[in-house]
Amino acid sequence: DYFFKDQDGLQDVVSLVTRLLRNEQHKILVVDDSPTYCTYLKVLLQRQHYQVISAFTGEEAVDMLSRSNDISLVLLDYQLPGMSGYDVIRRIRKQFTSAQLPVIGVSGQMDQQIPAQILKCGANDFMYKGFTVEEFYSRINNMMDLLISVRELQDAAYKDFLTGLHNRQYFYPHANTLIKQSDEEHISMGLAMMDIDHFKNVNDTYGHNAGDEALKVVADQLKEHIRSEDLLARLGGEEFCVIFSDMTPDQMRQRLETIRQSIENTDIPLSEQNISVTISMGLCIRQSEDLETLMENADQALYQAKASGRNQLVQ
Ligand code: GH3
Ligand code: MG
Ligand code: MG
Ligand code: MG
Repeated sequence: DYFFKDQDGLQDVVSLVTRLLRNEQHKILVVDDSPTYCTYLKVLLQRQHYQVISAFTGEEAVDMLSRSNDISLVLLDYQLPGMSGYDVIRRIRKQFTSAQLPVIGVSGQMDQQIPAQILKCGANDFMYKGFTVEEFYSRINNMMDLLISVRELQDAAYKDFLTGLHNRQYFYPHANTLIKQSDEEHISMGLAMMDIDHFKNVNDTYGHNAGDEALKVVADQLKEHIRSEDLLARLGGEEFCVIFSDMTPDQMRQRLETIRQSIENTDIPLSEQNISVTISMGLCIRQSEDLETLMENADQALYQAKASGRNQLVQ
């Protein structure tokens, strides 16, 4: 009752609840050879609604990290039997950057050399075990705020703002990874370039906002008909690209034909009337080409689709 008479108090409650709900999404790995201390840290973290798992040795921690990809933060005791805290951090840094997986080192020994050594090995932060609960929560929460900001920035950097599809910055490195995988595991692969027909007319006739609406509708159709394991991106303007993996050429052609028809048959609602657009597509089935050649070949096929009257797939 006290809170709700006071706007600042209400704001405090809202931000606390928001933080606790956010914390529930994050798993923290506590590594300490003392079961008592492990339990103590676990209780503190659970009070802030974090999910907590624990390991009593460095080996166990490294093993857990190699098997799970849903750990947000590691709290690591520096003095461990067997593998040392330093070695654990070095191992973690081979697999994850400090932005991907923050590590906070903890030491029970008041030795002044330890913090610098732990930080130089790649820990993001450090605290002595004599910390107050307030210091502990502040360091954890600050680290989580930073981690989340970095993730949001990364998401934004790889996403096309208008359509929500991946952008070309995301596309190129991931396309090259798929090509490598396809070679190593002998997985079939095909790349299609897709381009909206006479899109300049849409902008010229109905305005730029209508053009943007059309781009969103086309992107939604692509999302709906392309599997999440395939790589789909807006490369720029009204040009999209998809890489299919582990499908036969027939399946790829069928999938693209379904997309072509669905776009042709989907209304783009404008304030005055509905319109529709069509897209042309060029497909290249990969033999052993590199990414650049694949894209050039698909572009050639797309050019032919345009020259042969548009609204069609050419391979
Ligand atoms: P074609 O059938 O040969 O592909 O003709 P086209 O008119 O689609 O091709 P052209 O490359 O001449 O025009 C592409 C147009 O796309 C020009 C540009 O103004 C428009 N465009 C590019 N990006 C955007 C965008 O983000 N929003 C809108 N509304 N228009 C865009
Ligand atoms: Mg210890
Ligand atoms: Mg076009
Ligand atoms: Mg174009």
